[in-house]
Amino acid sequence: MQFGDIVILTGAGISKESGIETFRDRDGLWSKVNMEDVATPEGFARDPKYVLDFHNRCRRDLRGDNIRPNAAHDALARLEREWPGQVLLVTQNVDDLHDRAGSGNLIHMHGEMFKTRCDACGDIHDREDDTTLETPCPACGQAGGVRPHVVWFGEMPFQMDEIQAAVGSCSLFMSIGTSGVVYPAAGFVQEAIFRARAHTVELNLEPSEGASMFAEQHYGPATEVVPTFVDKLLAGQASF
Ligand code: BV8
Repeated sequence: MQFGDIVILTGAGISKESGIETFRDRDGLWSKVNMEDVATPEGFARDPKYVLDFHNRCRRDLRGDNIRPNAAHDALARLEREWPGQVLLVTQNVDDLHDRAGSGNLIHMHGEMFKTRCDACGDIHDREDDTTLETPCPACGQAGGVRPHVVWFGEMPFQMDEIQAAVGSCSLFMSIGTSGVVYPAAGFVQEAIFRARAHTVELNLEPSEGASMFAEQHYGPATEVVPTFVDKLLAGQASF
């Protein structure tokens, strides 16, 4: 088996067993909140207070006592530590569970709930407490322009050049806990196949929108299928 570089894409499903709801499952976030109202620039322009309050609630929920990395997050951090090649973890998630599990080579392509940025000066800063329209930017001091450092629909995800370079040269592309509905993330598997001729593996609770594109699939809860697959990889038993 070759020890090539690995790119891993994760979505909300990897955090589900940590107590964080997904977006498109039956009881998911988009069944309770209108996506256009809280995850688009138009929604923010229409009612910035509503959007700031929504993100304040999300931030408080993510700091709940029982919200912590699970066995799947831990397995990916172990893979990064022990794999002889490069491991790049690209997450669509805005929670910090991969960070807390110890993943270091990590890109939050849709931003981070625990950061806000200033539309006036562009400063990006850590954010634990609530944000209001009166919250001043810690860098320039201006109020009224501090927004969640989260990628909304119609906005360009972060570090796309870095992601596409890695996807285009990896030996193994793994997709974990994502419905494969949101682009450009949902298109990475095709780039891995056609640009890198990579082996592709989907690890999910159930087949995603893009399931048929993957050479290998393992279905079940992330806390079961991810550690099992990582153990196989590190034991040299995965073939690609
Ligand atoms: C962009 C905000 C370009 C952050 C989010 C028509 C066709 C194709 C594309 C488009 C189109 N119209 C518009 C687009 C583009 C659009 C898009 O893809 N729309 C979709 C809905 C059709 N994309 C964008 O706008 C992106 N930007 O394209 O910019 C551009 C070009 C030039 C100039 C400027 C811009 C921006 C996308 C990011 C939007 N932000 N959220 C936040 O609040 O979190 S989207 C939201 O969806 C989250 O970010 C989330 O990460 C993302 C993906 O969702 P998933 O993570 O997959 O979660 P989901 O609930 O869907 O699925 C969970 C999965 O887990 C399921 O499969 C489930 O079975 C599984 N699961 C559940 N439990 C478990 C489990 N698996 C394992 N174990 C378990 N226990």
